[in-house]
Amino acid sequence: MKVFIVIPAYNEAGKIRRVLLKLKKNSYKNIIVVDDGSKDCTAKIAEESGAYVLKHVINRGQGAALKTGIDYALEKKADIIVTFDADDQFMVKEIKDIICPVAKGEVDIALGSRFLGKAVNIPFLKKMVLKLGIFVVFLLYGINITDSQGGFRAMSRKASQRINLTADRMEHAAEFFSEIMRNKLKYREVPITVRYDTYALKKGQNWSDSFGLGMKMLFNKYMR
Ligand SMILES: Nc1nc2c(ncn2[C@@H]2O[C@H](COP(=O)(O)OP(=O)(O)O)[C@@H](O)[C@H]2O)c(=O)[nH]1
Ligand SMILES: [Mg+2]
Repeated sequence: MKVFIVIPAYNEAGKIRRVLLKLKKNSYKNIIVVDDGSKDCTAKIAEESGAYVLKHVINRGQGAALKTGIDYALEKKADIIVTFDADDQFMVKEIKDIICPVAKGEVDIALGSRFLGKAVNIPFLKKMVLKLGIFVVFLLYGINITDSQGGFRAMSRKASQRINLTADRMEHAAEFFSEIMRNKLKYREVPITVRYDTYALKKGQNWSDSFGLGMKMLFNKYMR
């Protein structure tokens, strides 16, 4: 089976080399980095590592980058597409666990859950807001999950073709759920580890970004 790893990346020069090296060591050959108008040398590092590097000229957001990467993987005849972060918060060794139910044909999409697995050093407020996100996703889509904003997933070719991402920025996380429901895709959560180090905490979404995202999702659904 042809597995493609899609990595959206924005200003990740500090970490992406390490992530790509780990992927190589674990024999993942088909890696697509979508550089989203980074101001640092993220794209150059990714090119040096031998990954396919797609570049947005301007910063369009994580959702748009994922769409670009997924479309390219489909064009390259991917059987399974894994979405993965560039900031070394996820474990490369857990990719095989997330692929497993999809490869066996048991589900169309496997969703990583840090709350079934481990969220190492997660700040209290971030944890609370993510837990609130679970409730928001249940309210909006009637889907019962334990982690609402993870970026670590594995999808079959069929699921990747059907999931239609239209939100350019972080709202795409919710779109995965609405698309799962709309297309009646089979899904399962898989325990994963997410590490919070100083780099991830400085660069990543803070609790207020995540809270704002939840409010925006509710607003979009009920007020428009
Ligand atoms: N392409 C692209 N990737 C982004 C953007 N913002 C964040 N990312 C990437 O998406 C992944 C997760 O983003 P991050 O900010 O760490 O989110 P968090 O881990 O949920 O706090 C990382 O690989 C980032 O480099 C963006 O605007 N465009
Ligand atoms: Mg992060």
